[in-house]
Amino acid sequence: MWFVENYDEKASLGLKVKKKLHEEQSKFQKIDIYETEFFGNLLTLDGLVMLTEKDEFVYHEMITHMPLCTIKNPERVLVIGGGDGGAVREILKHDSIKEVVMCEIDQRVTDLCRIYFPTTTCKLDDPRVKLHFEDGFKFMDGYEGYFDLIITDSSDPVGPGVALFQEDYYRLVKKALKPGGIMVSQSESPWYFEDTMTSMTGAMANVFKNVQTYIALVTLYPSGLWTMTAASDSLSLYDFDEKRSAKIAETCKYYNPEIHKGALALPNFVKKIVHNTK
Ligand code: SPD
Repeated sequence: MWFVENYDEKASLGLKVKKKLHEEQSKFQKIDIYETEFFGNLLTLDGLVMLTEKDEFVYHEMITHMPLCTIKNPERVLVIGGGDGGAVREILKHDSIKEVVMCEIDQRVTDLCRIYFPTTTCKLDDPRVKLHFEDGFKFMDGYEGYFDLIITDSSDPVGPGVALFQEDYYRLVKKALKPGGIMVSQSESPWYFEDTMTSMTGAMANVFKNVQTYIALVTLYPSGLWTMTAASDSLSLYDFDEKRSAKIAETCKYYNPEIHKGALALPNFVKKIVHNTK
């Protein structure tokens, strides 16, 4: 048996599956969990790969440590989405963290990940973590000047995720950030989501002074060439704390100071797609 994700009828990814572990239609999306032959357990939402046990570290290390090693003394972080807990696990590796708020729209994702993905949910009960299950867009409106970092760990811009790729959302993010804060969003693949990348980085550039797209090689996402985009009025990912980055790297399987620098180097065709300010 094979799990197959189709990329717009252009290409597809196949993963050999041992068995299906769970299947349900939640209030928001179709949730499927499989045991694969090679990648451990696999979570898909509306038929799209979100993570496997074997490769999730790449995405979660890169969406957290790039911005966290750039902030001087990160204390308060908001994760919008991220119901599998992988981003929260990585954030808590930083000693300065006092509070991590996670707002996931679909509680079923977290409940099921607690059963099938114990290595990503392992830090969700840490006393510094506050979990909310509601619409991230509305939730964030309640905050002003509070977070050092806001991470949008969303699914793709279909279904419940669409609003998280638009300018109104980035304006709310800016309001909820401290003046010297930074945001990061997963920003899709330049091979299959060129228009999304152009529109979302353009929308960020309308709201923030610095917009920086960077690359993470996520094997099981479309094309494997995945991007994340940071935006801030004052911080630049180039100005990161190399010492802290090296210390965090001791706990990582992908991220390290060389990767931090290299991830910011964009191929020419990607430079043409995004609104990078630096
Ligand atoms: N095409 C897949 C994009 C998914 C990005 N988010 C994944 C969530 C992992 N925490």
